[in-house]
Amino acid sequence: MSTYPHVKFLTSAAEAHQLAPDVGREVAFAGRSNSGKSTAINAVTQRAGLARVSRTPGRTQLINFFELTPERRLVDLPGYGFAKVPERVRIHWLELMQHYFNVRESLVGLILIVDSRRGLGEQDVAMLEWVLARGRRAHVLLSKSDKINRRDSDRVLKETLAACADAAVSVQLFSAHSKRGIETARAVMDGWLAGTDEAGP
Ligand SMILES: Nc1nc2c(ncn2[C@@H]2O[C@H](COP(=O)(O)OP(=O)(O)O)[C@@H](O)[C@H]2O)c(=O)[nH]1
Ligand SMILES: [Mg+2]
Repeated sequence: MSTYPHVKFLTSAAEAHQLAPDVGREVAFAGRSNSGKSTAINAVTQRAGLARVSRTPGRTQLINFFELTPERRLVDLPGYGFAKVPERVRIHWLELMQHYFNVRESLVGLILIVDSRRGLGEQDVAMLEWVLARGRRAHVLLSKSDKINRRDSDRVLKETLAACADAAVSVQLFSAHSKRGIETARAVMDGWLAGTDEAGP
């Protein structure tokens, strides 16, 4: 059974004025297209079809809101880094993200999905900077860790920890396929949503 028995899709926003009401607490998930973001949301919520897993990444530029309870939400932010996206779509993405991070009072933390084979990229770092500048927390999931060996996973974890030397950022290895780190990720998210740490409003 899902840890969030009442989790359901709430709404999608293509434009700034379409965001869900800014009440309670929410945790946002961000990452490059194809980093495993939808798969991670499904794994953490134990809902196979909640966020769709895509074979044609980069098409959707929507912010998707999922409701856990009436005042607790998960937010699936549109992916980035997809080479074939037209310039106007890229600019729209940037404006929508900046708006979201600037106005969102209910945002308590960001879960950033980074493919463990790629490591942190420029846009990943920009996402981290946006949330940290707002005094929020961040947690990096080094995803698809089943695809790399022990030595490479040790190395990417060490490098990412070194690059994220900020007390508000934590990092872990994660694999939805091998189920590595799902409990840890869920505990971080639950802690933020419950308000048992110092982060958030
Ligand atoms: N091996 C492996 N593949 C994964 C894992 N998580 C996601 N994937 C695959 O990566 C691709 C992109 O996943 P998706 O969740 O749609 O990525 P998104 O674009 O970031 O939402 C899909 O083919 C997934 O099956 C994982 O933990 N291990
Ligand atoms: Mg996705």
